[in-house]
Amino acid sequence: MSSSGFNRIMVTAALPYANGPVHLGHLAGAYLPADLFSRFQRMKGEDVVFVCGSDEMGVAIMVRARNEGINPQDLVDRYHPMIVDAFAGFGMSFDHYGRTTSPVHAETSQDFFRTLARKDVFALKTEEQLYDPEAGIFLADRFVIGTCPTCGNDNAYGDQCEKCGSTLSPKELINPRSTLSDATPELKETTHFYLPLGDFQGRLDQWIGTHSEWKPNVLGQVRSWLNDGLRDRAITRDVPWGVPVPTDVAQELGIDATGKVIYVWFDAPIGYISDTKEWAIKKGDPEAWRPYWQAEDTRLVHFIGKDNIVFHCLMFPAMLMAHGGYTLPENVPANEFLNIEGDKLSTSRNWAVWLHEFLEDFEPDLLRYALATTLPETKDADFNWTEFQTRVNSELADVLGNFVNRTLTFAARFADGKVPALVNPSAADTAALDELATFPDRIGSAYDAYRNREAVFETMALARLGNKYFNDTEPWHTRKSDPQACANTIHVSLQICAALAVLMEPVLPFSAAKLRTMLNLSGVRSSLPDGDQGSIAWQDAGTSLLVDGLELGEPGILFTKIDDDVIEAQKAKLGAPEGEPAEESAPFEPLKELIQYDDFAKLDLRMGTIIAAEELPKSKKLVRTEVDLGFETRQILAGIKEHFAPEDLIGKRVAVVANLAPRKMMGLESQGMILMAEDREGALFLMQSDGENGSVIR
Ligand code: B3M
Ligand code: ZN
Repeated sequence: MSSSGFNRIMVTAALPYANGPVHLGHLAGAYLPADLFSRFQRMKGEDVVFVCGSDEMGVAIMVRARNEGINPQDLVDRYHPMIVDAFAGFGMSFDHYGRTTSPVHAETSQDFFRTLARKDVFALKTEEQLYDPEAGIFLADRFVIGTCPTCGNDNAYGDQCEKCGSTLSPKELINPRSTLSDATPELKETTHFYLPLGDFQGRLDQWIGTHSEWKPNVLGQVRSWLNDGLRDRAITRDVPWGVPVPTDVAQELGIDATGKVIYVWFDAPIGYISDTKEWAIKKGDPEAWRPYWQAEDTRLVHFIGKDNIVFHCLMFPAMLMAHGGYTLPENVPANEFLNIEGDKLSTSRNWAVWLHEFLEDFEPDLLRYALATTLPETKDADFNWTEFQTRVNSELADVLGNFVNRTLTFAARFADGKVPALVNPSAADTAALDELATFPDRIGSAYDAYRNREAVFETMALARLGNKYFNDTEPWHTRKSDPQACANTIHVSLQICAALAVLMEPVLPFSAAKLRTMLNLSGVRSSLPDGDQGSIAWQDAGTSLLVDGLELGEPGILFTKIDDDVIEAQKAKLGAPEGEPAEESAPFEPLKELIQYDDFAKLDLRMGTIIAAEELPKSKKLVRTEVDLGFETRQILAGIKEHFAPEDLIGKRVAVVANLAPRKMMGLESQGMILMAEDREGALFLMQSDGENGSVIR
């Protein structure tokens, strides 16, 4: 039993819809975090199974196939292999990557459905639904458009209005029309299976209550769903694409299931189980999937993006509870969204960076590193190409690459290309080795707690330690004045390189392998499934891994710098029309979930006047302001440098969040927040008013 009380780890990453290629938003949401976690845990010696697969069912697939004039199977047959290749190129270390059109998945999800039906978990409801008499099918979800009852948008979908964000059901649309035939739908009676989530409210509430350690963004969403009260959810559809509802159990209940399929959000999470079964079959032990899903000492972790929270934290757990015999997730570390160059990612406007295109131009490690440093772990984050260039040039090349290079060059020139012995170490030598010993824990505890940005920051801190130590001990001087001191520097620096060659593996697996070759370091436990079981595990990286006299390999360049023109070319690709027509104007941001008055009343909003404003020279975004609130003056930092000149801000009346906990940014305390209106193109406007300074806004 490991210290955490778990004996194995089951890792899942959200199943991407096979209706398009993978982009950076996907990677930042679920895939990179899941891969970092899995690779780290394997190196620590944990028993890990990491699965994923293509989500190939559902109306999203059907709609895309119709737009392209092909059938859904051909669509998923096109995108599934593309996704597989792109993930492989990025270094995703899945134990198995499946697809939900597989026979194992059909059987697994139907068995699951059958079990719940026989346990009398489902409710059945007969209702009139929209039906397309020309196409001969019921118009679920995106098969119907019409006028939004909330905002009047003429092109609202049957499940959602993208203009105002309201959740809709097809029957709520005014003047509905079929997207299949343009026919006016008729009402026709049909019967569906419902999962009565309300029946599970108590158990879900109690279970979520035991997980106060989950990320606040996840708990916030979950609690708000629970507060609203969980409602029945239809889990079958009358559409021609999906896992068929098992006819035997439907018959037992007196229902004609012809043409009915299981709703995609019911079958997709079961896909994780199907994928694990396929993994077990592949390794010749078909029952091996069971402990990973059914034993209580399994640590089950779902990596997802924030739009999938309700399904993984409430619906799927309710399904697992209803079935019985399954373990519940230990954590669901969902990430927020990744913007691109300050704007919402939009595939229809081609405002996205596609993984397969990225990999044509750059090494995967560069993206793994740059993304890992900007993961939207607690709030939406931004990927921009200039920052990508800085990460590569100033961190990977100048810090990590440079340290490795100078160490290996010195060893080649002044130590005969071998590891020199450490003799009479100085205080600096010992201090460096002592600090080195702390890194496996510093980096590892962050990975284990899903704090990937911190883990990667700490990884780079080890390279920084190396550079600082190298500079401080000045081997270019001691080489002549004190050759043993120079040899000691080379020895200690090489040990730091060796530790890096282990500890940078989760985030920079390709470069770590290169570095191990340069160091001639073998026996390191692999971070890949079924890889080398090597005797050197994560924790050992705190010790001196290279033996005296070891013959080193050839020094080489780990990272090459990226020129400005390369970055400009990448920026130019953004938003360029590619196949699909660009949208005329950006959509309005969807409305957030409802809050209660009490939630609103917690905000203390006040009027104020900006009396001073200056740019912070070291920051790209921040402006430092002083705001007079009548009863006191506050220092407030605002990320508005690109939008306002400081001199234009002085004297402006603004609305301020006055009870926001102070935050440090760039070493300065920000004591509140200035409210702004942001339009669809991302332009910012102040919220002015005549109320005196200190007036309460309510
Ligand atoms: N395919 C939705 C999405 O990509 C969905 C995830 C399924 S995870 C079981 O957002
Ligand atoms: Zn609307």
